[in-house]
This record gives sequence, structure tokens and C-alpha cells, in this order.
Amino acid sequence: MDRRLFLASTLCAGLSPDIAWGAQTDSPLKQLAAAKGVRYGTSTGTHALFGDAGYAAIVAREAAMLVSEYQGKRAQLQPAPDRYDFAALDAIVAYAQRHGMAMRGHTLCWYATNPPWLDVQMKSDLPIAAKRKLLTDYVAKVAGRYRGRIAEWDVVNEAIEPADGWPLGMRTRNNIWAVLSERYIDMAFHTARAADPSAALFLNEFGIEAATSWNERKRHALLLLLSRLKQRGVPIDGLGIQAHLRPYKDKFDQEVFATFLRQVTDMGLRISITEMDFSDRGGSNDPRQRDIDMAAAAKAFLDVALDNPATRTVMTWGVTDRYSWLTSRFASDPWPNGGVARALPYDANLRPKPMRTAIAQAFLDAPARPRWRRGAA
Ligand code: 9MR
Repeated sequence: MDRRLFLASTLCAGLSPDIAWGAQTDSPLKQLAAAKGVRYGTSTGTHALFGDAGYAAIVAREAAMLVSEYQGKRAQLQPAPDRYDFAALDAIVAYAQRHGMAMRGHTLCWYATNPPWLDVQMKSDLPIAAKRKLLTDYVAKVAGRYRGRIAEWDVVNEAIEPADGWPLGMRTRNNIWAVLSERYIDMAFHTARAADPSAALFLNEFGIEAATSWNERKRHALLLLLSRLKQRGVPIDGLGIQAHLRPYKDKFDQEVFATFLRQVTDMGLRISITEMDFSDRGGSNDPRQRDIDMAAAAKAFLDVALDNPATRTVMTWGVTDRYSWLTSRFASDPWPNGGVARALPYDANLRPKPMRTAIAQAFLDAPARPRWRRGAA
């Protein structure tokens, strides 16, 4: 076990991050990451970015990259077959450009968050060629519109679901699979590459980080899929690892995750951590203790992720607990003490938490890597 992995396990054993970690952690996260050739960023939305000045100040200080959390999905961008609405995504992309930030695009093809009309047409008796065009025309239009301005595209999101029962573990219970089977992935990547040759193209997945049997099944299926894609010459550059972790529920094992990353990068793929957050459900009733536990979990996770030189990007899914999908997800069963999820680097009052220090320290401890060419936008 190397020094950093050892440090992380010491922290998991209960050492307070505030005591163990140094003063340099106050520097902006984007700066600490960039010093190692890594981009740090966050997901965002127009409501917070343009309506909450305190929030926007944190984003401007900390982030070198943005991704639209919900306004880049097909239901938003193409509400009707002949109507596109790019206003919100355009505004986020323009904000990123004004602030010298890069963009991730999320997501060109997902079984979820599609406009209802698309499902109707996919289930209709249209010829297969027309249904295929429903996918490729959209990918070409959206990737083409932002050509040269999106560093990394999540071309296909969440393609694996062993529970669907398909022998190879693919997610099959959806319209796009029903029409095109696995080739939908090939089509989406080829079309994206043609529409924006400078963007790095990713398959993005969740549930592949922890040492649980469900995560193990997903990792296995995903590695098989990645090798099939490589064999077929599909233009994929990297794996997006969402990293929605649940430290009190799912055991995380550094060696297991490090081995998985090596298997992915041995295929010549790069890694982006795309949606990192730490759900503090199931822990102590004391929010300060939960904050320390989530900080230790973040350090243990990032130490492994950043130890692999192919990890170029670390995005958190939001930057403050003021805006976290987890709070709305558990709206009917809120956190102890009537609280919100404490899953992100800043609390709901926009104060930095131990998790912010942990992320900063992970960047400080990370080995440096050279800059990557594709995806420089
Ligand atoms: O956090 C996102 C939430 O605001 C949206 O309502 C939802 C549907 O668009 O998507 C959430 O983001 C998901 C992401 O797109 C894919 N991985 C899981 C994320 C959390 O559910």
C-alpha cells in the first residue's frame, strides 16, 4: 500500500481532517487540481447560477469546468419533434466561456429524461431506419451545435443494468434497446465523433465504485462492454464514473477500485469522475460527525481515482448542499434533524465543510500528469 492510500485509511479510522491537513487547502480547488493536470468542476443549472450570487461566487472561485445538471437532457432540449430549446444550455456554455471554464456535455443518449413524444415514436410502426435517425439526427444536431466548445461529452449514459436479465448485463428494458439493441451505442459515438471531432467521448455509468456484489456485477458487465466497443472500433475516449457514493451503506475498498481503474485504463481509456457526491444517509445523527465521515470517504475515494494518471477530470454533482438532487430525492423522508443531504463540499449556508478540505488535500497529494490533447476545449 503506498503512502497516500495509507494516509486515507488512517483518516477513515477517525482522524479529524481539520487537524491532519495543511493550510494550502484554502487555494481554489481548480488551482490545486490544475497543478496536477486535472480539471475540477461542478454540475450547475441556470436558476442557481444566475439567481444566487453567493452560489455563483463559489462556482467562479472553485470550478474550472461546468456541466449542466438537467438542462442538457433531451426532454429539455427537444420538447417537440420539430422544436429545440437551447436557451438554458447556451447560457451555461456562454457563462463557462466568459469565465475561462471548460464544459462537459451531459448527455446525448440516455434511456431516461426523454421527451414523451420520443417514446411514442420509438414504440410506433415507423421503419427502423427512421427510428435510428431519431437517435443520430439528435446527436448530430446537439454535438454539432456546440462543436469545439464541449471538452467531454457523455455520449451514452447508464447502459448497464444486470437486473434487466440480459446475459451480458446490458440495460435492455427501454425503447432504444428494443429498437436498435447494443448498436445504439456504436451509432451514438460515431455520430458524436463526426459532429465534434475535438470532444473527448465518454460512456458514463454509476454503481461501479463500491465493493458490493451489485457493483461487482456492474463492473464486470461494463468491462465486457468496453472491450466489445474497442474491438468494434467505436470512437470512445473514456469512462465517466459517476461516483454517487453511499459510505454508510456500501463498503468502499481502495484495492478493488484501483484494480478496476487499471482494467479500464489498460484498454487505452481515460477516466473522468463525473458526478461525485457522498450520501450521508444512515449515519450518526450529529451532522458534524457525518461531515467528517463524508470527508474521509471523499479522501479515500479520490486518492485512488487520482493515483491513476488517466484520471483527468473530477466533477462534483453540485458544490453546495443548498442544491443537491439527494435532498429532493428523499423529500418525503428527510435527513435527521429536519436537515438536507450533506453530500457536497459546501454546506447549505455556503460554508466550506471538511469535505472541501479533503478534496483539496487529495489534489495536493495527487501525482502530476501531462495535459491530454483531445478534449482541451
Ligand atoms: O441531479 C439531476 C436532477 O436534478 C434531475 O432532475 C435528474 C433528471 O434529469 O437527473 C439528475 O442527475 C442524474 C444524472 O443526470 C445521471 N446520473 C444520476 C444523476 C442523479 O440522479
